Amino acid sequence: METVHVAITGAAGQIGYSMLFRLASGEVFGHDKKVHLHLLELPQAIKAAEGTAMEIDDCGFDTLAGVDCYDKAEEAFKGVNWALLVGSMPRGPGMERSDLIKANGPIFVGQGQALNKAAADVRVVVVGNPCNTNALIAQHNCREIPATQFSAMTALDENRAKAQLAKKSGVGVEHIKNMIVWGNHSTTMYPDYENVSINGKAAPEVISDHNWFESEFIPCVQKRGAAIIAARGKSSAASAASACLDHIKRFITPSKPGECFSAAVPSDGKLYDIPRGLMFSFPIKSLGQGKYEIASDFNLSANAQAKLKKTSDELVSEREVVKDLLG
Ligand code: NAX
Repeated sequence: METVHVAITGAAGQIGYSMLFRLASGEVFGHDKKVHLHLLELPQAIKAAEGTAMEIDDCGFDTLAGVDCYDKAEEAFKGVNWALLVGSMPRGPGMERSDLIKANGPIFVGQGQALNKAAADVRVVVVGNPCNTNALIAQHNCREIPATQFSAMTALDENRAKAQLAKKSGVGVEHIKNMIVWGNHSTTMYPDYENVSINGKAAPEVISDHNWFESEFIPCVQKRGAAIIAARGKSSAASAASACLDHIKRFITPSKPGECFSAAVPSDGKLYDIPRGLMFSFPIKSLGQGKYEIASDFNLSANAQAKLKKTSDELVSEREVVKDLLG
């Protein structure tokens, strides 16, 4: 039976704990494959990762090939098929976004270099924030692996947006299609309500209160992470883990005709006026097995184009902050 090797960084953190058991269970890669988990943690958290590994063993999943813990990236990434880069430093009190970018950037330099040496054909998914720019750093430090094999996660933003639309229109989430969140995983992201469909109709045809999209829907999705922290006292964990698994499933399963999902991937500079090289969240059509195309046929109103420009400008300025780390 084929074995899929998956590395998870920050494995002892809250997202790691919510994700590992589901990865081991066969839910993501199927019951006809085994999963070997490579857990990477900082030396001070390795004991906690080992405890989690013991629990994974104790579940008796018949799809689990093994679980190993590492505190060195190059060892953890050896021969992996997927690398889920979750571990990074949380934003501390009084820290600006640019401080966080500078603090976390070096982690992704080291992990990019380690992937370059250790993994030949890997799909890299960055969850640790600021995820778009961290993915850019990792990709620039990993030149042996095609840039298109790097992505950053905006699936949680898409899922949050779908949940809001489903509630507002009184339909199940499965009837919401093409809910694209464009740009940066930050408060400048643009949840595109003009191209999303509800039960096969454009969302503004179904939800007559058009003011709601701008005044409630967009701010709710953009600030959902902060609202979770305010309510729970901790940042999103199970929903982020679930979204990361959705991200992988969406990339390994060919998209149905006419359907797209959101993920940040490198811009080729040709579509939607987004500067080349930025890790920008676009509408993605999966071709299966991690391969994809960016959908080129989305219509963007002047309002939408202005919103894309804002989030793209933010990513350009983040790239400027980390320019010394781009290899
Ligand atoms: P936790 O603080 O619970 O866990 C992070 C773990 O990473 C810790 O166990 C820490 O020891 C480990 N770590 C730190 N540096 C490391 C390194 N260099 N190598 C290996 N492990 C390292 O955070 P958690 O709640 O799990 O969140 C992880 C990251 O996800 C954060 O950056 C967070 O901001 C980000 N998020 C991203 C989301 C997205 O949609 N893209 C949403 C959820 C979440 O906010």
